[in-house]
Amino acid sequence: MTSNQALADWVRDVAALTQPDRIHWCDGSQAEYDALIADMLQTGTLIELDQETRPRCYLHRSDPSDVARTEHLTFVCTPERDDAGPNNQWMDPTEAHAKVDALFAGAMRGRTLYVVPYCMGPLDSPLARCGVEITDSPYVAASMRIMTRMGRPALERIEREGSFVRGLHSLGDLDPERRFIMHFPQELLIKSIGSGYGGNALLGKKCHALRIASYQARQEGWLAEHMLIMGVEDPQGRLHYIAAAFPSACGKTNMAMLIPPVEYRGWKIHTIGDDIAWLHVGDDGRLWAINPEAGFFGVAPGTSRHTNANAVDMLQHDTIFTNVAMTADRRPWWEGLSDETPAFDWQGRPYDPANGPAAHPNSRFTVSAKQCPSWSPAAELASGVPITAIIFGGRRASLAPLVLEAKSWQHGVLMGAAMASETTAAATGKVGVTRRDPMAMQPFCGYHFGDYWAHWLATGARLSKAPGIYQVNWFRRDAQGRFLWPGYGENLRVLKWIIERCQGAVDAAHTPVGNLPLRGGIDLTGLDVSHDDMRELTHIDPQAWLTEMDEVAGFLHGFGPRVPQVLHDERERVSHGLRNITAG
Ligand code: OXD
Ligand code: MN
Repeated sequence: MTSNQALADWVRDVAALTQPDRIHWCDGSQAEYDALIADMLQTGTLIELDQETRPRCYLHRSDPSDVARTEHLTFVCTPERDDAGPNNQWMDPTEAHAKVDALFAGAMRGRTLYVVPYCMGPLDSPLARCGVEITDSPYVAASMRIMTRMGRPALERIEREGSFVRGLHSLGDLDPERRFIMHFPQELLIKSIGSGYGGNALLGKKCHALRIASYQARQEGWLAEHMLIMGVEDPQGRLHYIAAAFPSACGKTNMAMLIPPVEYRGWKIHTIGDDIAWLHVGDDGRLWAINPEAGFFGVAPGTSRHTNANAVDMLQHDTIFTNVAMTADRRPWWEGLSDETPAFDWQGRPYDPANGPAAHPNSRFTVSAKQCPSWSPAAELASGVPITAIIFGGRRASLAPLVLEAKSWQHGVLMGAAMASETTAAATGKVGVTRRDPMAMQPFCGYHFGDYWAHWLATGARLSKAPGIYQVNWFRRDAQGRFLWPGYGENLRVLKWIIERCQGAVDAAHTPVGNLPLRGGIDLTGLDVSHDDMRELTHIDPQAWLTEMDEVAGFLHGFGPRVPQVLHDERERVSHGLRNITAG
């Protein structure tokens, strides 16, 4: 089936262990996809949605215990515990292999083993990397065709290059007690069992493109980040690309395909990616980005014509929905989409509000990126796109202003390292708790955060034309809990300021925590945001920030001696500046 001996041997060994009834090598063809869908419709893994209004759209209902990433069951297995860092759960590789291999033994009996070759990034890009996922889930195989460049061309690249990341996945028995997502960065290997949920099972995404890739990126001198990539084109045709990191379910998908407000006629958004960016230092000293993915695995609830019309348009056909609700006439439905009342909830029960939301809060759509009206062919460029600005964002009700500019690359790295956000339904656990989520990579960095920050600093030192670094917060509230900023398309006003700053076109107010827009700096034409709200959004409370910086100091120290001294110094510089203000 392949001329790559290592791959052929691995498939043979896995089959001997897992005992599938059949082996299928995925070629990525339409006929193969259609057959996978037909098979899943027959077994009930997929439910057909109304084919008149939603051609080739299907609904998958997962096991109710398997609806989100399970961070407490996710491990980074390096020989030295310290290499995984306090930011990861660690297990000794020998122990981890023994533990999961026992669960994989015989796990595919009665099932088909799919060999899924895939490429993360444009097939002809030197920045792209390949992998092979072995899975016993047709839902995973079909989803990988949407989310990656999957099939024969990827296999051909693997055969040419020889190297690939190996990912072994089985649904197992879906028992959370026997669920593990194990990463072996030194072996470029992933073993995931007991879950069919995207973030745990589509191994090209979080497991390969973030955890394994971040490790590989450090060795090879690039960055693998939890970032969207978008181009912002102004009416003069000037195009700037932005990479923005936000924690899961904080609006990356909406921002990546933002629709300019009516006052911004002539502005255009170019969507490159909504979740992951691989960033390389170019020969020109600029930072270049590719989106390793080819599709979107987005959060459905809250997506509507008002919040993200591009997404609503792209979801009208050829989409797999997971754990959304359904109307009586078999259309997909979720909270926020419309005023309709669905007939069935995400578990297929007749809808009863007493059972909670109709769609699971982490219900998803899986769709090809090319279906997005704002998708840009630049996503296929082998070179990637040059980045003008990097944005770190979080969901914070208080403290963090609408936008803040870092004073230098080092300061930007501190900003990223100090990021905090309220937790969401994308991972199991309590929702709405503020936790530190450095660079939005807390669940995804495959090695010690101290080494990761050092790598960020080293990367900055190689950039002669480094992007500006910014922090944004679309989620600021007043004492009554009201959002101060309208968000969504209006966020373009903030992006405009960021781009103007990168071009040196506007001044800013300087504070120790970063530079803020001057009064009138953010264009509010046609927008109903009061002067008081705008003031609240664009000023900082030095006392509260001093407390924040004390917490950041404690947080950084928690990572021990691997944290670069530069970061401690930078934090001290900020605190010192704040103390001068509060004392004065
Ligand atoms: C995702 C996540 O699915 O971050 O993108 O959980
Ligand atoms: Mn994500």
